[in-house]
Amino acid sequence: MTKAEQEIKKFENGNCEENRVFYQAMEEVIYSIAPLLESEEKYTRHAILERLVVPDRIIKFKVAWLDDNNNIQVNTGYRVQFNNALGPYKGGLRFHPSVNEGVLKFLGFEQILKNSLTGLPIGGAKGGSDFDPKGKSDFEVMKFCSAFMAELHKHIGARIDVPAGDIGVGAREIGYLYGEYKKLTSSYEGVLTGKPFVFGGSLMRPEATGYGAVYFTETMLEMEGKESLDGKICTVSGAGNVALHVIEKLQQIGAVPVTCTDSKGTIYDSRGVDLALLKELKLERRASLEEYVKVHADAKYIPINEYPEGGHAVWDIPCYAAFPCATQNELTDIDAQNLIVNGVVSVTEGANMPSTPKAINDFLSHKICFAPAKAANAGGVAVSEFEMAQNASMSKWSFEKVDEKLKTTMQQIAKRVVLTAKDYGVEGNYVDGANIAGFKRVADAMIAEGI
Ligand code: NDP
Ligand code: 2IT
Repeated sequence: MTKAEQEIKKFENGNCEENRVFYQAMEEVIYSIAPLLESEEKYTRHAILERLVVPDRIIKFKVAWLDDNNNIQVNTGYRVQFNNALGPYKGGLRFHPSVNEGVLKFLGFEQILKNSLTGLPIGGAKGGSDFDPKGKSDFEVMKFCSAFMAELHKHIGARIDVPAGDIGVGAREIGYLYGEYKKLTSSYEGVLTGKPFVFGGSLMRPEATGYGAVYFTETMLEMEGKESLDGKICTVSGAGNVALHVIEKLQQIGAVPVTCTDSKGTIYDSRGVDLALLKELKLERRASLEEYVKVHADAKYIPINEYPEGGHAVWDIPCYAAFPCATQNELTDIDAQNLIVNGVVSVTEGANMPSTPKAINDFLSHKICFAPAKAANAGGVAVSEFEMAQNASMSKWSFEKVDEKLKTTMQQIAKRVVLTAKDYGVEGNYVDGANIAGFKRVADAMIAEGI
């Protein structure tokens, strides 16, 4: 049995369906860091892995709220405070019907290593609820957010735990959550990031994850000696915060993003997607992508159920660079094969763990430049930390300053990942490089801080 298999065996008792994605994330990390555990005995002696894969605490609570028809609705809220060896717990909140403890454990675990990779003083956490903001009025969202914060405020604070957005949680939700926190605590502090600019948000936080993913890709392509993105066809999935800003930055640098997706289907617009229309549809009207073809009749809309099971239409479109930016496991081995056959050069994960393990293996074995989520999408949380710094010093940074710092952070992460992979004999493998580099920093802090 290899070292990695021995380690994985220790945790197999808890591998139930709800924990499936958490185990997927954990197994990948264990396989990556096995050589490190072999070469540096201190990590085993200090039981770092055993301690790292168990959250410090999971807070689970009832969220009862009144809908617009005066009916009482009940949802479940969570905050998984995973690890604060490097700084206050930090990570987003997800509001989506698929949310459960296992999903949030996977996201919280990934967040520890991602936040570690940024080099910034932030620990790892995640939270959210099975509440679905879709189809709810603004008042209903506000009432839900108030009820959610009525419990959450007891567990967070600017130096304790600082939540932000994720799927289903954008500026509107963060605004309502912040308003309630302020009311309950009489404290005007940087307890949430991703706030609207007028009351403490950082410039560029909305753009940060998407722009950062493109900066990471540019650096990766340059380091790998590949052609830049200028003039290249790119495919993007998702149509939310991350996807829209990947598309925006790609257009700014002269690339041609031709797709986007939502939970119902895919848009393929071969001349390049109309970003202004997308923003109107998704940010203002919260409408389905189907509406896109009402304006652009020559674009194609492919409903999700019209593509053969196991694959996704968006990854069957030839491209130079692919950017999965919707959700976990949205890019399967069938999709990976389609991308490879069509000549893809790079794949950058804007979403958290969008590629299945088999898809990742296919990319790596075909020498595709593959940028894993915890490195490539770290720009969002990095700018969240910049927001915390601005709030703590009661100052405001310019767009240019934040953009420059974001770019530098993404370049530093890319370099750290590449050098680490080289040091551990897996040159060009950004997955192992990111896992080892992220693990080492947090593990060394845990050892220094004692049990
Ligand atoms: P948004 O809620 O803004 O957008 C999510 C998008 O993905 C929507 O287009 C949504 O479709 C689609 N989507 C969500 N769930 C599913 C699903 N189960 N199947 C198919 N499509 C789905 O979220 P974000 O853009 O913020 O987040 C996207 C990804 O990026 C997530 O993995 C998130 O964890 C990750 N991420 C986000 C960061 C951030 O700063 N926001 C930072 C780092 C990572 P529809 O419109 O139909 O709901
Ligand atoms: O997955 C992520 O990194 C986020 N959703 C952003 C977290 C944050 O605290 O900004």
